[in-house]
Amino acid sequence: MENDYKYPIKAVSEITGLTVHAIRAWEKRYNAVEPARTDTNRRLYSSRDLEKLTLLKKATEYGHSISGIASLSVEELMKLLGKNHAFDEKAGSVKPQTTSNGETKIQRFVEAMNNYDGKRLEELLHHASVEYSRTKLLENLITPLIITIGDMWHKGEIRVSHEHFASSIIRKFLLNLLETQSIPETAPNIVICTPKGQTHELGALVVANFAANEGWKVTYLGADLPMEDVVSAAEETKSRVICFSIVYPSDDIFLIKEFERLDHICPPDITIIAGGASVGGYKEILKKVGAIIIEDNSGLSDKFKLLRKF
Ligand code: B12
Repeated sequence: MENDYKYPIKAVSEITGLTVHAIRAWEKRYNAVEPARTDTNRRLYSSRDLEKLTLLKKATEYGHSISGIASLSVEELMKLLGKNHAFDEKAGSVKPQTTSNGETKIQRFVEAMNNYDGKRLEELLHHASVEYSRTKLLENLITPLIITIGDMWHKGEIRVSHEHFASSIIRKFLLNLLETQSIPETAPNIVICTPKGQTHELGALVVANFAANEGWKVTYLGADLPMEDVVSAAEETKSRVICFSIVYPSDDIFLIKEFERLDHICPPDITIIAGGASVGGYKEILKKVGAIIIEDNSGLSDKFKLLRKF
């Protein structure tokens, strides 16, 4: 079972949620896993590799650096991750303020969500927005919070009603945050959305806030948009840039067709940017469209700042 080398890199990426690029980088730079090779030199991974990569991903999400943990065994990684309950770990990685009775901010959100206490959730978000800068709020609280809630749903620890309840409050909060950024009239315009078939929306909304924070006038369109509508919105708002968030799935042939259409209908002076966990799956077509592909999500504020100079 342990040496059942049968998973090609694309399947490993699908299952673990890591990009193909990250898997290769973790292998080359840190010897995280040692895949076998087929006769044609393609990588094949074992179940144990899958397990290790999944644990490594989780540990990096909790704030451990890959260089420090890549050499650990599956058992050592499990021990590292198992020290506390899942959301204590996640909260630890973002170093939230610990209250006198030891509760963390994220735990408080989870408690409020479990009680369907919308007022409390809004209150907690409001307090955090006063306490942190916008960048820190997005990076250190909102993103780990969404991931915690989503993961709890994926693991069956909460009902879909809890997840939808909390996600809709976070969505409302992020939309409101976007509207309350003071943007000068002369700011460049950007359209942000997820393309057709991509329903994970919160990443796009977080990215929209990063962009607005760096002085972009954002037209946020939401999720699941056909290309004609995106281009029409960009033309009407005189946007220089269209920004797509691609989270799941990573192999939608209809989305490839959508991008092919974009190639025909998008005016050449509009720059396309694409990012998100599954952007790697569409590289070929995105390159054809001339898109800027952003795979590394660190320092998103700086990236949007830099983009203004283009
Ligand atoms: C929350 C969540 C959900 C929510 C979505 C709520 C919503 N309205 O968006 C719910 C619970 C509904 C959901 C449902 C599903 N999900 Co889900 N979900 C997640 C979860 C936990 C977090 C995603 C998220 O919002 N993260 C927070 C945001 C801020 O992060 P993000 O989207 O990655 O965006 C960041 C970066 O990627 C980047 N970024 C994003 N876009 C862009 C764009 C640009 C230009 C740039 C520069 C950067 C950038 O910036 C952001 C900030 O850092 C992930 C697991 C995870 N740990 O990430 C799974 C995950 C994405 N989901 C997954 C799956 C499979 C599903 C389902 C298909 C499950 C099912 N069996 O039904 C469904 C169906 C969705 C569908 N119809 O397509 C898989 C995808 C697997 C894969 N390899 O592709 C994941 C990875 C979980 C897993 N490990 O299996 N999900």
